[in-house]
Amino acid sequence: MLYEPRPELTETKPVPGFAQRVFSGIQPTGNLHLGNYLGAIVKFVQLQQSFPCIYCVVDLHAITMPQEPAELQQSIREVTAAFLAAGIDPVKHIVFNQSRVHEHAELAWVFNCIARLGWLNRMTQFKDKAGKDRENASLGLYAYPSLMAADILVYRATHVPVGEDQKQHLELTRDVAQKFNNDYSGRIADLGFGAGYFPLPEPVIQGPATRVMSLRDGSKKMSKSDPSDYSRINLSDDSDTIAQKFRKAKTDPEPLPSEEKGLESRPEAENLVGIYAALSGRSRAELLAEFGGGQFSAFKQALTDLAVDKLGPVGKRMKQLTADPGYIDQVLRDGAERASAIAAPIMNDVKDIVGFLR
Ligand code: AQP
Repeated sequence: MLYEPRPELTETKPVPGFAQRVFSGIQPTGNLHLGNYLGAIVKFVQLQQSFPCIYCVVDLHAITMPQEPAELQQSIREVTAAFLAAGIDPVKHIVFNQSRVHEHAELAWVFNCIARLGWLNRMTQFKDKAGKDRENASLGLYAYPSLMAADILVYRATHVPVGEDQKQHLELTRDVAQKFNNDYSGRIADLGFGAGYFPLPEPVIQGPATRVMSLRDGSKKMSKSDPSDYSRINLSDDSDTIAQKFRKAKTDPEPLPSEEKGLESRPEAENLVGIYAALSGRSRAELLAEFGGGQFSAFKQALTDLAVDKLGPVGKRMKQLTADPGYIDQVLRDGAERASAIAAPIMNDVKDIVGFLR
C-alpha cells in the first residue's frame, strides 16, 4: 500500500495542449473522516501551490442516495468548513457547491449519451452501494460516473486528486473524453479546437494515504456511511473521542513487527501504522524500527497524541466556521459565480460541437 508521504505532488505530470487545472469534489453525505482528509483534502491543499484549483461540494451526487433536506444543507456547509479549515484558500482558488452551476447537469446529459451501458455496468462503486437490491437503486446512482466526468470536464480540468477508490471512475472520465473527441473529431477540427476538445485528465492518487481502512475491519475502507461511528475518526471528533476510538480499534494479538514485511496479512496493524506514517510524514520502516516488538497499547497512545495534535486545530477551526453560516454561504455563492464563468463558455462550445442551436 502507498502510505509513504509524497509531498512532491507538485511534480505531477502535465497534460500537454491544455491549461493545467485541478478539479475535485467531496460528497456532503455526513461526517468527513480521516480517510477523506488524508486521501483527498491534504492533497487539495498541497496542489494549490502549483495549480489553479476548483474544489466542489458535490451535492448533486449526494442525492443519488436518500438525504434528509435539512441535514443535506448542514452537510454542504460542514464540508465547506472542512475545506477552509484544512487550508484551502477560497480567494485564490474556487470553492462552491455543484448544484449552483447548472452546466454540470447539462454536460452530464450529453455524456449520458456518450458513455456506454457496458462501461457503467463494470463500476464497482455502483455494485457496492446498490448492494443486492439493484432493481431498487436510483438511476442517478447508476449514472454517477457520467456526472463525475462532467464535473471534471466542464472545466477542462487536467488533474484530479482522489483516493484510490475513485480510480475506476477517473478511468471512465478519460474514456468519455476520448470518445467525445473521436465521435466529434471532424466537427471539433472544423470549429478550430484542434485535435481534441477535452483533455484526458490525470488522476492524482499518490499521496500520504490513498486508502485508509475502517478501524473495526481492516478489509473495509473507512467510510462516512459505515453504520459504526467507531469505524472512523471524524474531523469533528474531540480528543477524548479520538483516544477512545483508537483504543478500541481492532488489532491482532501479536506485537508490532520490526520490519514492513511483518505487516503482511495483518490489515489492521498495517492500517494503523499507515495512518501514523501519513500523519507524521515518517516512513513505515522508521516507525517499525521504533515501535516494533512493543504492544499495541503504547503505539495506540502515541498515535492518539499525534492525531489529536494534527486534527485538533482543523476540528476547532471547522466549529468556528460552521458557527458562521453567513460567511460559508458567501464563499459558496462567490465560488459558484467564478466557476460558472469558466464552465459557461465550455458548455457553449459543447453545444456548438454537438449541433445544438443557441
Ligand atoms: N477510506 C478512504 N481512504 C482514502 N481516501 C478516501 N476517500 C474516501 N474514503 C477514503 C476519498 O475522499 C474523497 C471524497 O469521497 P466522497 O465523499 O466523494 O465519496 P466516497 O469515496 O464514497 O467517500 P465515503 O467516505 O466512502 O462516503 P460514502 O460512505 O458516503 O460513500 C474521494 O477522493 C475519495 O477517494
